[in-house]
Amino acid sequence: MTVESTAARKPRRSAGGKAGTTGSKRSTTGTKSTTRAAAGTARGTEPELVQLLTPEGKRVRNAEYDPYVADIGDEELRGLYRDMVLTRRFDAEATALQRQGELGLWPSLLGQEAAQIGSGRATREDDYVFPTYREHGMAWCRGVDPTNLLGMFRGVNNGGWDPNGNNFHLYTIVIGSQALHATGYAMGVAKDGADAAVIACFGDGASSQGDVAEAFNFAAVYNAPVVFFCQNNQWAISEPTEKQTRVPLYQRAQGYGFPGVRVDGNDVLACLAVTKWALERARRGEGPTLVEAYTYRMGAHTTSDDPTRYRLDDERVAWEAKDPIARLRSHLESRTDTIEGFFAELEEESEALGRRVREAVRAMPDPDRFAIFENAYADGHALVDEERAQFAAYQASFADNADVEEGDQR
Ligand SMILES: Cc1ncc(C[n+]2csc(CCOP(=O)(O)OP(=O)(O)O)c2C)c(N)n1
Ligand SMILES: [Mg+2]
Repeated sequence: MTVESTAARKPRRSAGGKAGTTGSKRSTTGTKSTTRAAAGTARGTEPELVQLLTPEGKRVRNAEYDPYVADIGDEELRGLYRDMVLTRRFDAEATALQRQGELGLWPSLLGQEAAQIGSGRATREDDYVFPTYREHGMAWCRGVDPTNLLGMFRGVNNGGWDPNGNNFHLYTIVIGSQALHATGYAMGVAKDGADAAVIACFGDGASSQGDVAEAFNFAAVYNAPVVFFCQNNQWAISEPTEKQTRVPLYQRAQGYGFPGVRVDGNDVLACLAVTKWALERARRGEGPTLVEAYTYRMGAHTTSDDPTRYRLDDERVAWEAKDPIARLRSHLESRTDTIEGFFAELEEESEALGRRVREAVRAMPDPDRFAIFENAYADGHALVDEERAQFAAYQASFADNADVEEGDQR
């Protein structure tokens, strides 16, 4: 028996619901997969993953996870498809805007739409998500306007949205740090006696960070209602996952005493089901879960990166055959033959979104040059004052900055 099932038997909070059943069921799967770990992570010998839609769009039955998507009918499937298409369209527009000099940098989510829309749509309004810098699909699900994601990448603000407005924290670039923020927040949720849950997003590369290890341990020991949602997109910039771990990532959870599961990250339905299961465990007081969404970063790490320098095109081509959007489209087409109008309308909606994003970015006002100094300390600081004065002198040295005088203390 693994420690995770012990935690499942002793819910620290009682928020209703039947504790333990799914948790202990998972622990059995977890134990079984230890054997699979011995096979290592060499490609081609990967362990099984939870899949509800094959790459060809065929629905696969799964007794354990089907109940979590029992409410997903034709309309909801179309909704998930729309979310993925619009997110991809927004992402493509942002990449184009960067190429045209309107943004300084853009981290594309191309290929990871299912992982993000599935997990994002599994959340409830009172749940809280702690993203990395690539969670554009999650942001979409949380109701953050996509244009707000772009201010930081244009260099005109330090974030762009109120985290508490949508329970979606600001993008976090310090790799893995948000796993600790999420765990601390989740511990607070538990202390409040609320039945909300928290998602900590991170990548395969982040799994090597001390912060993530510490978060796993704190979450386990304090039974925090947090879902560690790892998008294993196979790469951390130019480092492959083989350089991060000797065991499949989801199996790390066992060592900390909570369940881990690998889901097909290109299958939106499976990501929705598995994340819902994990969130419900958290709500019932059964503690953390590690979900490894096995997916692929189809584009560059960011617009500053050139993946042709370190990976073969064959790999991308192989993953293109598992494209999350094409997979759901095939499935939708197999369910009904009267859906062409839906695709055509969505195409128009996508183009309109692209135009809206482009116009909004171009209209973003430049920030006040001195505002950055105001946000460092609540009550000011002598060092910041000195730096502000230096910056003012520097600005005043430009001929077209006649409005800024040396010693300007704005
Ligand atoms: C603490 C820290 N170290 C290094 C970096 C530089 N860095 C930015 S992204 C990245 C790779 C992250 O890879 P992964 O966690 O797999 O996420 P992905 O970018 O693939 O979504 C690194 C090392 C950083 N931002 N923060
Ligand atoms: Mg990665």
